[in-house]
Amino acid sequence: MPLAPGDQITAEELQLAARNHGMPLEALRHDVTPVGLHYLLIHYDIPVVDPGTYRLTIGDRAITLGELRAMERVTRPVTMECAGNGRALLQPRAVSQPWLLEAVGNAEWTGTPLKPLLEGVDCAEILFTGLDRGVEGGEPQQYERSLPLEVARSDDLLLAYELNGAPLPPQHGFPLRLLVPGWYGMTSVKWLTRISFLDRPHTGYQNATAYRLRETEDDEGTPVTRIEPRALMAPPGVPDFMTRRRHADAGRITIEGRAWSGWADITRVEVDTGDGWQEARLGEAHGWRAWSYDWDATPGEHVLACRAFDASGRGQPDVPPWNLGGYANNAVHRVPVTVAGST
Ligand SMILES: Nc1nc2c(c(=O)[nH]1)N[C@H]1C(S)=C(S)[C@@H](COP(=O)(O)O)O[C@H]1N2
Ligand SMILES: [Mo]
Repeated sequence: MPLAPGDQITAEELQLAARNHGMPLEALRHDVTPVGLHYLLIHYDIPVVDPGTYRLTIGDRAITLGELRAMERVTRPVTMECAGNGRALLQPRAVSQPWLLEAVGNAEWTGTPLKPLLEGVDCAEILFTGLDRGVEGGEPQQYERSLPLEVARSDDLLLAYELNGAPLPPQHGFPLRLLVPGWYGMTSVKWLTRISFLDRPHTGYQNATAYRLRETEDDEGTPVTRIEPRALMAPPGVPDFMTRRRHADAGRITIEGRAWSGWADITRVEVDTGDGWQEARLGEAHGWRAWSYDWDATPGEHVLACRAFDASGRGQPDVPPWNLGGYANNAVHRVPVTVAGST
């Protein structure tokens, strides 16, 4: 994707991008994202944790991994997406992890439901604290985020200890992470060490300063919560090595991709190959939902587009919704393709 002149990625953004990799979009062809292809976002350093001495503190209880594993065990396919996905496509863009569109993955997470562990708890918010520490916005901190009690008590939240049938790898939160299906990724705190009960809303950095939709620095803004609908396509044809522009041969091409939303089920996906929006075929949902569309590609230059709609009535805008932090940009995915063949 070309950057406009004067909009070059800085060395610091490159440093972040080299650590926090995305999911190559051809991996949209996998129903379940293989572990090494799932995107990664780590604010500070990846902690090294000894599972033998590890304890999760919940209020005044300390629980071992063995105890957690002995509790009810469930596996769920969950699409996770970083709130900053699409950030580098905004103008002007926030200087942070410069995602294009690849900060997503759909994995099978296994763990124990959080709800039974919150039985009898009465408070305003639940705070989830990770083991990792760093400095952000000038503030030393441990990575932590809170959720209102009623959200933390939803049936689908997990304390996850496995990813795609194997123990969590270090980079995804070993030995235990919170998993909040439907919410942008920052909510799913990795290397979870403590769950605390708060009488009033948490005012820590990751809730009060980061992850808010705001227009200006003085604007209090609104919190980033659930994942906006999005459809992405597996880029058709083959790429040019340097520019990644797509090249395909004329004839029938089945365009495929996945769609998801954290607000409601996906109800419709549309594709535009140059003559207006047409309805795509939908597959079964497994976390995200597969879709496909048959395109009779003719020689020449084309721009393919796709967009999703969900049962809450949400869709995707043509123009990215701008905000200071570069969050929740779910603008329509467009892929230029050069089709070879004689006209
Ligand atoms: N403790 C901790 N949890 C964290 C983070 C982090 O830096 N530290 N990053 C968050 C963000 S911003 C995202 S998008 C997801 C990424 O999860 P993944 O790397 O497993 O895909 O983890 C979230 N949980
Ligand atoms: Mo993120």
